[in-house]
Amino acid sequence: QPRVLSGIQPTGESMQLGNYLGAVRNWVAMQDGYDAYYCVVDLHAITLEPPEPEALRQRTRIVTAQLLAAGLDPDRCALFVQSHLPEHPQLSWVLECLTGFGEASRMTQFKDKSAKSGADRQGVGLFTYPILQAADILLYQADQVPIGEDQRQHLELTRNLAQRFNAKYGDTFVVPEAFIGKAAAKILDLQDPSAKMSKSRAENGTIFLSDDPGVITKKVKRAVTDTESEIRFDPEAKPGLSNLLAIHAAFTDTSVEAVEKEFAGQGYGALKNAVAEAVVAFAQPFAARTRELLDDPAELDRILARGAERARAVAGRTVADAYAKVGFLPPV
Ligand code: AQP
Repeated sequence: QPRVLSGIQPTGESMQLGNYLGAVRNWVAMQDGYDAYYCVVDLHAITLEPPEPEALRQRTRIVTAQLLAAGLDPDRCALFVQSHLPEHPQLSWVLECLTGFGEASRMTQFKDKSAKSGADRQGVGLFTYPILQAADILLYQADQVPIGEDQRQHLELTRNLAQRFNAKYGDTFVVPEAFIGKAAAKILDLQDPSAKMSKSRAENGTIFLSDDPGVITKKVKRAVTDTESEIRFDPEAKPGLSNLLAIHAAFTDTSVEAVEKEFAGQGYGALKNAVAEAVVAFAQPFAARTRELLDDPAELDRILARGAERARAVAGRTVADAYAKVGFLPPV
């Protein structure tokens, strides 16, 4: 079976709609037909403002519960926490030494995330994060990596690093492919459709899957659209409206063309009502299931321990192989 790996950061109080539609929904689907590894990447969650330690622990449990509520099944995938495996930073170091400074400087996410306070004020971890992400993927010899459009550049770096290592030291890593769904690969911020929806923006433009139905409805109704009244899928000219069509299509399992037809001739209000309803219909049972899972943290910890054990079996082999190829003296 081909192997799949992906990760999500335990940043914010909950996953947002874009995380689910752009990535996690595909993770759930790929449990069938793939040897699946999914990781809560907590090492990445301290690259911006590090959260309070207790908050980070709690967020890690929340994301884990949400992944299970979304449909991950610990019997059909390895679900684990990145910091439980020292293999991640171990491989990351070797890859850092193969990455050019200029190459790392070209990562647009670093530029975006450091834009506010300036690159000089950022921790080095934010700069090297894509290299740790490359290690996350290459450790598991993943064939496919289901991600949103925003991660495409990081995946390209991962591929380059795998090829560079293989060329220098001999075949070691599988060179992974990005798996990016079509319709919902980039869910936009409802208030600023020039930006992607993001946990860390945390304003009215982001729908958290933990939001109450009333809050979800309000956020959708206030979504920025345009001054026309024609329902038409046109991401260039009508990004806000096209985003709503994409969200509706994703939740009702239809195409944007079908949604466009269904709402043709109706006002934006009717579409917004339908989108709000579709999101709430998903989010309400999802939130209830998440709460149930969070009521039993010991069980969540057991699931993560099992996942880490499965992950370690693969990651340990990869690090041992890579370290031997680099020429580190093996421990006896
Ligand atoms: N708006 C989005 N549309 C589609 N996919 C998205 N993803 C994130 N935002 C969107 C995908 O979700 C997966 C997990 O993302 P992450 O939590 O690891 O990091 P991120 O991409 O930085 O997500 P956020 O929500 O924007 O978090 P913060 O604000 O903390 O940086 C990834 O596969 C990503 O592509």
